[in-house]
Amino acid sequence: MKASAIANANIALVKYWGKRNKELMLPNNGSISMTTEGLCAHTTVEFDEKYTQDQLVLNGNEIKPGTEDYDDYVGKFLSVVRQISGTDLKVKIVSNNNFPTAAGLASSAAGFAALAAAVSKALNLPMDAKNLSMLARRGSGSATRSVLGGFVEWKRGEKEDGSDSYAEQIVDENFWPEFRMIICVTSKKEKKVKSRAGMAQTVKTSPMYKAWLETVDNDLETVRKAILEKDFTTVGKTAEENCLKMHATMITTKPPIIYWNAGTMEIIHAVMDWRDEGLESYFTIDAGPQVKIMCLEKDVNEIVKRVKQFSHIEDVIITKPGSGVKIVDDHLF
Ligand code: 2P0
Repeated sequence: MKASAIANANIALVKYWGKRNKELMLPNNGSISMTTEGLCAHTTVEFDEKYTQDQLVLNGNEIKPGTEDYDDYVGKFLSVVRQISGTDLKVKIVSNNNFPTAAGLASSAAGFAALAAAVSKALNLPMDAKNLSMLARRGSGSATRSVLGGFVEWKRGEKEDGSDSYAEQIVDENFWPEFRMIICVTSKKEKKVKSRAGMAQTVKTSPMYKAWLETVDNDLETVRKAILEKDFTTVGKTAEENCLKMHATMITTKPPIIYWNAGTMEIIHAVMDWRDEGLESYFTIDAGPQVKIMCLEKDVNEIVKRVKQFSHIEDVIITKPGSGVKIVDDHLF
C-alpha cells in the first residue's frame, strides 16, 4: 500500500482568504489560480502494519505528531483520510519541495495535492479530479486547485457539507503557453503569520472584509472570461486589483498582518513604472513578501534583467501554466 505523486504549486489570480467552515475547510469565496510548472512537491506514502505510529519527513526533517506543525495540518488530514477509508493502519509520509517552504510560495498547496493523490492511490479511494480536489481541500484550501493543471477555479459551493466546493479546470496548461509568472523572492525566511491563523483573524476583525466579499464574484467572472479570451491586460489588471484588495483586508486586521517588505515595495513601484513605459506587466502577492510578476513570454528576458538589478532579490523563478497532479513510480523510500 505504497504510492507516490508529484503536484505543482499554484498562484492565485483571484485569491482565497477566509473560511466559512474550518472543520470542512470551506472558503468564504471562490478563487482562480494558475498551476505553476516546475514548482512541485514529490510525496511518497506507505500504509503498513509494520509502522507503529505515523511518521512525516518533510524536506529531510522529521515533523513529529504532537507538534502544532504536525497536528494542525497532516495530523488533521490523516483523521479525514481514516474516516473516509476506514483504515486504521499507520502511515509513513516522505515529501520534498523544490522551492522554499512557508514563505508565501504555496508549499501547502503542492504538498497536500500530492499527498491526497498518493493516499488515494495507496488506499484505492476515488481518483477523479472532483474527489481528489475535495480531499486535498481538507489538507489545505489552496491545495484544492493544485489537483488540476492550467487555469483552475475553486468553486465556493453553497452546501453545508462541502460536497459542491471543489476545483474545476477553466483551460488546460496548453491553452495559453505564453503566460508567465516571474516569482521574485525577496526573503526566504519563514513567515511570522501562517495563512490559516491570519485569514481567521481577518474574518473576525477587518472592517474591509465585507467589502472584499462583495467584489470577489465580479473579479471571478472577469478573470474567468478574460482567460478564455486570452485577454492578458484584463487578467493582469483584475488580478493585481484583487491582490491589493486582499492585502487591504490583511493590513486592516487587528493586530495588522503586513506581509510586505522593502523588496516587495520596490517591485510594486517598478512594475507600475514599467507599465507606464509600455512594458506590460502586473503584480500579485500572497501571504508572504514575494512578488509574482505576470507578463507574456516576449517580455520575460527584459523584466528578469531589470528585476535582478534590485538590491533585495534573493532568487528569481520563472514559471508558466503547468500540469495537474500525477501518480509516479518514483518512490522516495
Ligand atoms: C490563495 N492564499 O488563494 C491565497 C492567497 C494566501 C493568499 O491560499 O488554511 O495555505 O491551509 O486553507 O491554503 C494560503 O492559504 O490556507 C492561500 P489553509 P492556505 O492562494
